[in-house]
Amino acid sequence: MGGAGKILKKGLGEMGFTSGGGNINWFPGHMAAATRAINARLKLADLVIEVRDSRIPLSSANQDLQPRLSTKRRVIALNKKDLANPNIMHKWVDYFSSCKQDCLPINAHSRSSVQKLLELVELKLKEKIAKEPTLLVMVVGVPNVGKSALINCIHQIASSRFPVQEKKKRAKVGPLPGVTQDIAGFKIAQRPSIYVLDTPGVLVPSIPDIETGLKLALSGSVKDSVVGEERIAQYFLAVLNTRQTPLHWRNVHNNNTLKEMQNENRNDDKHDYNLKDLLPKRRTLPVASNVHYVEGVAREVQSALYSTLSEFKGDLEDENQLEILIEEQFVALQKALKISSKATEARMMVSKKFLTLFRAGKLGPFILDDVPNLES
Ligand SMILES: Nc1nc2c(ncn2[C@@H]2O[C@H](COP(=O)(O)OP(=O)(O)OP(=O)(O)O)[C@@H](O)[C@H]2O)c(=O)[nH]1
Ligand SMILES: [Mg+2]
Repeated sequence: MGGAGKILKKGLGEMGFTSGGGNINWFPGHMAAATRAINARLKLADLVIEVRDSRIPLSSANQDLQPRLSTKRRVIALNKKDLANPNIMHKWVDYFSSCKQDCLPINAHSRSSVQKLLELVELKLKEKIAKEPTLLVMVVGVPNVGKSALINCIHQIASSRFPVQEKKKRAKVGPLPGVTQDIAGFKIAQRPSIYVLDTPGVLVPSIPDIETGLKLALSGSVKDSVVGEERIAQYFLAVLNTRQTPLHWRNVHNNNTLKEMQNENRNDDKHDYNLKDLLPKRRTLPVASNVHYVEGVAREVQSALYSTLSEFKGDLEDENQLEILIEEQFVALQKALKISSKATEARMMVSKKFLTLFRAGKLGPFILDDVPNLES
């Protein structure tokens, strides 16, 4: 970590270069009404699954809902665990367990993972299941953390257990925040009847600090246009550099450089007369699949960030010097992402593509929040 400590104390979000763009309105109009509706239903809920993003286990908590949630039977589902660093995940599980809070890292797209969550829910509802004819489980959380995806998986598991009339009913899932606009119920068991409620993602009216907001934006809980893609990308670069993460991408960089050299050599060989040149050339296959293409681009990006950071002679603790590095990295990323320097929106395009790679997990797994030190 080296020099990252001081800057992180100040807060990367509060630094000059991430502050352009005026005031940020985190709270779209519909969220106030949705929050009221959620609060009203919470009174009736027998259990709450609070979905958070594994990459930001604390920043993705809606602080205004916490007082009520902490009085309910609650399970925190740390979703999108496939995008979170598994080496740190267990520390978060220990952290929540030391707070006496049930928590489970999950992947809403994985049936076995959601099955484990259901087992925990059933265990916590054991007494109620034996007594009550109808139970209500609510799924709440900030936007885009995967509440609806989780509901669909729960519903799918339930329909394989017992015939649900509304088998075809599915919650709408989408990559942008704000997909679910209304509360909707899904029946997942008979005798007792258990209903799971999907709810719209809600943020707090004022996010306590800009860095929490930037982490939410980076993870996709806030519309990009609210904060601005460039500002989010700058913030992410600041995080990567102060953590010195790109230095772990040395092998990627070396492999890339090796491939480039081999390509150059192959081109050089062409100057020699070769019998093979007379034979009809076997058509080189287009990129095998989109996946390979994206992975290739991700490697280029990692390599560009490795070389810019490893060649950087400045002081990462100095805000102005960090800014200079980030500017150099924007140029290197533009090249790596093959965006024409003439493009008028080049910086915006770089930011968008860079964020897409991060959000798809192509730059590796991350956890952006730091585990609180319980002793202090
Ligand atoms: N990688 C990964 N993606 C996931 C996971 N769960 C959900 N997603 C994706 O995350 C995006 C948001 O999922 P939704 O289920 O619509 O999220 P939501 O919390 O209901 O969002 P709102 O309705 O806007 O509040 C979609 O693109 C999902 O496919 C997961 O465990 N891993
Ligand atoms: Mg939803």
